[in-house]
Amino acid sequence: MMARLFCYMMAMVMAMLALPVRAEDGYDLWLRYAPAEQARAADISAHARTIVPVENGSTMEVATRELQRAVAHMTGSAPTLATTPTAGALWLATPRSAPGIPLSLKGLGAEGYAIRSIDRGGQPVTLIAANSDIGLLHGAFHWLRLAQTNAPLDRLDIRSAPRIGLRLLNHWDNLDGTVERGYAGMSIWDWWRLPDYKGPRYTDYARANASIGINGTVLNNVNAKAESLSAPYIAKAAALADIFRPYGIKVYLSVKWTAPMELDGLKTADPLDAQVAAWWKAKASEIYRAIPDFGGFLVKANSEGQPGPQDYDRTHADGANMLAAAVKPHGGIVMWRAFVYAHDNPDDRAKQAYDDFKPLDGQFADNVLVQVKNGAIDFQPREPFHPLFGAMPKTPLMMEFQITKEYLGQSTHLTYLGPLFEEALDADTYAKGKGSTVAKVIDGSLDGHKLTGIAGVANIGVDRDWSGSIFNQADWYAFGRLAWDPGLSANAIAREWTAMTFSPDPRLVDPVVAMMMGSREAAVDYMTPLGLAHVMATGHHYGPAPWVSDLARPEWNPVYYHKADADGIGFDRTKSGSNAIAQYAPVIARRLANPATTPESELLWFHHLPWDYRLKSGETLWNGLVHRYDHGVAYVAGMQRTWEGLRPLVDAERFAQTEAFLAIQHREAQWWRDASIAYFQSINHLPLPADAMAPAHDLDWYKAQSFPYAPGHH
Ligand code: BDP
Repeated sequence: MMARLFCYMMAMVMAMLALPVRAEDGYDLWLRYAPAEQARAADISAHARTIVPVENGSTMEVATRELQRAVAHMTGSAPTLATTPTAGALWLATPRSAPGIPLSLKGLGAEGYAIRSIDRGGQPVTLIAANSDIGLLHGAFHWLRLAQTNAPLDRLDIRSAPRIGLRLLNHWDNLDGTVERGYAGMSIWDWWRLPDYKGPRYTDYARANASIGINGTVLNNVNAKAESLSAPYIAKAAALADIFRPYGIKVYLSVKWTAPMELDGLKTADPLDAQVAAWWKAKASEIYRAIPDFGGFLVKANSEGQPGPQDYDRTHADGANMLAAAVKPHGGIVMWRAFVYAHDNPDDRAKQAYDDFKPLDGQFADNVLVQVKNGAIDFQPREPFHPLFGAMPKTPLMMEFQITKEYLGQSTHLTYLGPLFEEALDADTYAKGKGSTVAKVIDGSLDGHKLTGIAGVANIGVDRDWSGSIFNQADWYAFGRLAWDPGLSANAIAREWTAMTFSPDPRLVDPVVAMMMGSREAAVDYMTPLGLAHVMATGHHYGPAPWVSDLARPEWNPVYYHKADADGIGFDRTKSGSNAIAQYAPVIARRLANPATTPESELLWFHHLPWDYRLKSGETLWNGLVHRYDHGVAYVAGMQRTWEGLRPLVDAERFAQTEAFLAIQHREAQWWRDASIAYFQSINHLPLPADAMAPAHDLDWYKAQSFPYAPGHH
């Protein structure tokens, strides 16, 4: 009876807020605000009877609306607005709106917030306080996270400020609507109909990002088209910037180095040419007229065929500094990518970025960040941390993670990336002795940098669920949370996400989080165990092709990376090989010089070892490799069983999607395992360990598989 009454009330409230009751299709992400159980709903209501917004302003409106809507969904009754905090009020206050706030805002900066349960004249009030409206918005989302995850709402005393300044998504979105390495449909930017038509999805994008603290977005692909900087496209970007502004999100653009030549017929793009510099200055002014808070430029130069300053015998620093001078008067910054390797450089690809950039340390202007991928090759399922971290103390280094899973199963595999991000951030560079973690390099604390940043290549598209699967949403979420606080644990983040995305019921949260936490390691096992890398199929990178050896450039071929032959397997990066280990701090280099002291998870990344090399388990390298593949496949089967057991606790639509995707993942994990084993066995001619099954097909069958229309490749 009560339940029916509650449903009826809910329906009334939704009608009141004109929100259609929708199936669980994933559109609402972690902002579902699902109806809480009765006692919990009463608790939430008691702490949000009224909202005390202090003044109008678009960000305040956004925060207030979000709180009202969320509480209405969760409890069935929307808080009313008030001007003074009385019992059960959620009081949003900045020093400007409420002088004499009863708590200190020191150290919270422009984006941080404090949340405290206070007693105001005998009345319990929840104070959310910040130096700015944006801080209040972040605080409001924090409170909503507590409300959604069944956390206590009493006796709150929370202070939070971001440890990293620039927390950006990088969209690899093309002007024709396709997305490079996108597995969630076409781009959400409807370039063609912008700036006139601004669909509701842009606002929901901004809400989702603000809720996890993301404060910037690079709209276009690093493989940029010059036209992104033409007047019509600046107007389109400006329309998006207007929508994102109240959410504290700035817009940035990737630039093509030769834009002055392509757009305006300049004869050169030499960064030391006065006309070129003047062109960029004028272009920057034009952009800032349309977007006064424009963030700045992202640049991929002299990398994979993109033009750049080296084409004119200038350095990356020459190029970056020229652009930096153009945006400097407007407060803009330049993010210069270190993802470079040259077709005419025969040296180990893993060494090239370091060799190019390390000598430039100290030469970059003060509004330049160098953006470095987490590993030295390319977003592999596992890579040792990039040796540039810790090696350029005079330059702010930005982290670049890939949220979209180009190499980790694309849209369908459940491979939660929280542990990958965490592993990279926690890696110790030993740059200034023990504890010099990558996180401390990028949050600026190791070398005293004020300008700091982190970027994630977005996994967002027009799919109804935004990310190509429900579980891929967790990677977007985890990136944002870690960007705000790189000290958070991937496990805690997974718990929050699961509670908000599905339900806070521990019967669901515990098994889902357990399955997420091991899922990335499982992908490592069934794709690239023991430090193998880059054995994916050519171009689209979908599926295994460790046999490929006929591509034009050596480092495009998987055989370049695994170097398997009759005697052994792995890339020798010690002194007897490329000596890439010398790019790390001496204590790390010493450890990596010896296979016995190299972590087994990175063994074949650093060493070429005989097939009968003894692993720590006592088994041979070959047998151990086969067992790792098997372990990966078995883990996926385990996830299928776990998920099956959760059927009663998950709505039909999201249950079915995950069930189907896990079946795909299982089939593909088996395919990865079988194809890899068939290939390596054709090289070493060794028998399989007694407990291992023979591959389902012969090697030729695996080699014959072809997927000309696999998504994400342009
Ligand atoms: C690789 C992708 C390629 C990108 C490149 C980059 O395969 O599509 O353009 O990285 O980061 O991972 O520039």
